[in-house]
Amino acid sequence: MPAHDSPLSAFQAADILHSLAASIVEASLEHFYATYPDTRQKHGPKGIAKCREDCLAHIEFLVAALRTDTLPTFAQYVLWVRGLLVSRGRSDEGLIEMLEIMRLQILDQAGEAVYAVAAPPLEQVAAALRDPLASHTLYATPPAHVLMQGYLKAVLAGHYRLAQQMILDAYAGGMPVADLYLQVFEPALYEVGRLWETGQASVAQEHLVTSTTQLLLNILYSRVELPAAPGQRALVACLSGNTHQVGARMVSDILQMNGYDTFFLGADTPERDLMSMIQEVQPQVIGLSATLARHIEPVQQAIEHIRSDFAHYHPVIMVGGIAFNRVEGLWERVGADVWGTNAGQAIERLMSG
Ligand code: B12
Repeated sequence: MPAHDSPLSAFQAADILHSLAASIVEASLEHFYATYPDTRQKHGPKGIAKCREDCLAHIEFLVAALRTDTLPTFAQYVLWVRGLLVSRGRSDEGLIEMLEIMRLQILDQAGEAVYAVAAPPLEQVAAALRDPLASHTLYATPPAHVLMQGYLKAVLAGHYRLAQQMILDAYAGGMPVADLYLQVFEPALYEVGRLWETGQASVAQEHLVTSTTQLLLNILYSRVELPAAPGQRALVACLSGNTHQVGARMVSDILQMNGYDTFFLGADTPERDLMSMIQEVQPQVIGLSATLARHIEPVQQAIEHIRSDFAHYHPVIMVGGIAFNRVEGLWERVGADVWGTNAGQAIERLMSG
């Protein structure tokens, strides 16, 4: 029964937890297997021993977090454990359930005074496990090409959570959003395009990678602290007949991250409506995208109209997309001012010129 009921320092509580670790773990295992008898069978002696080892590690990480007054390190540790499980294709339900049982056993075995000290990191863990965006800081951020391959593999295998976690971990590990866009998502989409072209991926798989990527663009973008836009406006669009909007979206997002207020019109924009919005917004920069050869003529016509319809307004017109990347000098022939093989290069040229 609990022997310690007067207020304790974190250090004292940690010492008590450390000394009771073995009995808390045994009671937790007993509780867990009594609740899930099939799992005892499934785990067998080897699995039970592994589970005991893991539970002891949970307690020791909790003790270390209390002793060093670094409570969030415990949540980081648990997220790391979850990452290991998920990346091996295993469910994290057992981990979540076991932590809840251990919380009850700490209260029961160590008493209220210890529990009062241990509760905050345990609550942080519960909150982190409920937050679909929580991720641990990776101890080793992989190089972009490795991340790209892992990301694509995870998406194609249907492991959305793993894919999301890889991206958020890389972001938390310091990889800039623009690098994730251009060095992970863009090559992953090119690769799934290549797989489709060579009969190794279905249309549905290409759609899966595209829609997952768009979801992650939204999640990442929502985490970026956008700089104030000092009155600079940029409008980016794909014209009628062009449904490839991810590249143009990246251009728009990166412009916004560089201090522009952006108007991203997305795919399939009729030229007439583009012109009305240009008239209304008078952006300093207009970006038009072309992916297929047949997207080039509408871009050229729109540029001609922008140049001829507005007498006192001279925006910088940027073009890009793989249709321009294939033919040298095509961007100049359609009358654009700036082009780049990717969003980063184009925006660098825009800002330096
Ligand atoms: C996803 C995808 C689709 C999706 C698009 C969904 C969406 N919401 O965007 C859907 C399913 C609609 C689609 C349809 C088609 N697609 Co498609 N598609 C792709 C795929 C796999 C990825 C495109 C992508 O998002 N790339 C990633 C982005 C980030 O790269 P990006 O577009 O190049 O953009 C970068 C730069 O080019 C630049 N950039 C882009 N726009 C702009 C604009 C400005 C202003 C600037 C400065 C820079 C810039 O910056 C971006 C970031 O760095 C590509 C493969 C590939 N290689 O791109 C095929 C691909 C482009 N499609 C192809 C084809 C054939 C088609 C279809 C004709 C298929 C069909 N039979 O229906 C249709 C045509 C649709 C249409 N009318 O436009 C072929 C084109 C081949 C060719 N010879 O031209 C490709 C190359 C696939 C392949 N390998 O065969 N597609």
